[in-house]
Amino acid sequence: MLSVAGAALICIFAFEGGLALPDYRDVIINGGFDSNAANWSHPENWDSLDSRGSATSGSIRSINNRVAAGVLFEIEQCVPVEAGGRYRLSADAYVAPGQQRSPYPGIGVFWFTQPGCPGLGQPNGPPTLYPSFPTNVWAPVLSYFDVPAGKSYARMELGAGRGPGENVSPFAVVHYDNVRFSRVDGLVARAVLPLLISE
Ligand SMILES: [Ca+2]
Repeated sequence: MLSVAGAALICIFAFEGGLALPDYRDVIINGGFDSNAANWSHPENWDSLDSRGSATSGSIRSINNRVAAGVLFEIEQCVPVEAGGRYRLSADAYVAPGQQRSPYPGIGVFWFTQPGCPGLGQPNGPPTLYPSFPTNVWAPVLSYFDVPAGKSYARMELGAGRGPGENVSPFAVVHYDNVRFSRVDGLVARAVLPLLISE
């Protein structure tokens, strides 16, 4: 039988998830941007536009202010990971219509050994780009990553890309919401772990 603590743990997961149970192995903090963008770089980029139309939750804006075409990775969060594990980075992205030079999302990861992800880190490889992303609709972005040996932290990056052209301002803006970075290998064994502990 489940202990009281075990039952309470399950209730917490159900309550926080609302309609859908969250992946409790998600290592992102504040990926839904409820009320603010705390725990992210550039928390001032919080915006009231929410992917599900919530009046209280919002999203974060990744802003590209460069002249050159390409992606600027402005929004970051450093999270703990397990070496050898496979992780899935997912989010909902939104590009407002009417922006010049066709803004688009791009996501990527750098690997680190120290908390806080100091220094440049080791790039996972080329970022995942969405150059033909639709406008005026929230749509998913997704990529998988295998943590290299000896690495304990990941700095995941949410970028804004823009096509060739002359203008700098207005800037290219891509919104992100519901950001998750979850371990996806060994799901079954890990899913029952809280129940075993609670007995
Ligand atoms: Ca939100």
